[in-house]
Amino acid sequence: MITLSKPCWADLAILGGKPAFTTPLNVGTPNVGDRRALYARLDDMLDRRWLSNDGQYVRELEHRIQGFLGVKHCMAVCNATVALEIAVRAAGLSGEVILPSFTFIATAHAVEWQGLTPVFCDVDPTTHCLDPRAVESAISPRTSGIIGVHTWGRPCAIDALTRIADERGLTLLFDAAHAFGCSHGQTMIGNFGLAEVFSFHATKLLNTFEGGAVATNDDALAAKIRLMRNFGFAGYDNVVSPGTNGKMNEASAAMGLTNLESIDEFIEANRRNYHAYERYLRDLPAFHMLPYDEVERSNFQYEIVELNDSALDLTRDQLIKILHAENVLARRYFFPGCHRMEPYRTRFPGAAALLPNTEQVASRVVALPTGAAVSEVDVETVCGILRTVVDNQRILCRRLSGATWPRSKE
Ligand code: T4K
Repeated sequence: MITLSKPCWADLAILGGKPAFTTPLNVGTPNVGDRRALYARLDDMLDRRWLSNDGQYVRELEHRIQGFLGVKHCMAVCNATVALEIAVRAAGLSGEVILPSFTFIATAHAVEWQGLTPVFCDVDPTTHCLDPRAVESAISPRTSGIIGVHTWGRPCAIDALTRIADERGLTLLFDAAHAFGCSHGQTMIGNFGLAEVFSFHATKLLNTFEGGAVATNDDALAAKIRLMRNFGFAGYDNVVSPGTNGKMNEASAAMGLTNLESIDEFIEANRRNYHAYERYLRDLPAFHMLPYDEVERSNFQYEIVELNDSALDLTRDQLIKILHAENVLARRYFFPGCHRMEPYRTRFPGAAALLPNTEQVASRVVALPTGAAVSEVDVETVCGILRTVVDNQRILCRRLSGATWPRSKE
């Protein structure tokens, strides 16, 4: 049973009613662990006057993550974008790298930034992850690697991609920005391919304010990444490889250690919200919630609904505007797809025709707010708005056609 926050369509904020939320309900409100533990670590850090450069907290965070993932090496980095760039470089990729267009722009930019060519490949419309058959047909003599993305924290087709990479002699990396705390079977994400990259950005399950990490079981790669993340320095005054400044600072590591201590609570809050959304939206055919496979470990970090055109007269973007007017800042990740953003749009003008599933998924997806800062009552309120919209869509279409929609961020 759901208590409708907007029992009447005329109460909707887009039509002049009061917004359901007085402050914005964001997708990606940061999870924050025990503040006292954080402040104690920050005090200790300031007392010791060691703020960056492979400090005690960075080492401790890396060690804890290795244990959590059951992986040999974890290298903390300043953010996942730089971590991807370093991983691509350290893995020796060259020429073309196959990756999905349906991903955050950082996946493509990390490849392009290294002077390589991203080759955009279509996704499976049911999982939103790379379609292995499309990957096989995108391989050319210039292909050196594949980057699979565990979109929304759901493992991509790891086994099929591993087989393809092995058979074709390609390097396989994973962008696991969304997948910290998730598993494939009984094995934690972080153990697959040559290396996997996590994001610890403020909006992620585990945040270090800004941050990321590379996980690998390959000793040689780990050694290279450690060098490259610190300008290639192997001791004082001795630079042995090209490198960049990818170091994580101590305040970020302190935040990471503190949040890692609360990770079970964060996942539990996401799981509770996922089940609440599922319960409230189950009987609305206009929305299809992407399911999580609860046999595997999951972080339930993204609540993703796909709109069913045949049961909804409003467009996805109209729905987003209705939600934004209510202060529900739902997002249309990853619209419009990397292939429609620069420099790729200009460079590959025909890409859209090769990516029909990407085009379709990018036009239908809505990411809804979740996280430890979003309560079950908040979820009920959001779903109440969605129900009112669906129940009154004909009249809403009439009332809103020609109306000036409020400006949204996008
Ligand atoms: N690969 C993939 C597949 C990724 O999704 C990402 C990042 C990366 C690689 C690269 O990781 P990093 O280099 O960032 O570590 C957000 C995040 O900024 C980005 O990290 C994330 N993916 C992406 C999916 O979402 P935007 O452009 O939506 O960010 P923004 O600033 O709009 O933040 C989202 C919402 O979160 C805001 O509307 C408000 C809320 N928010 C945000 C911050 C920073 C807060 O409430 N508090 C905050 O402190 O990209």
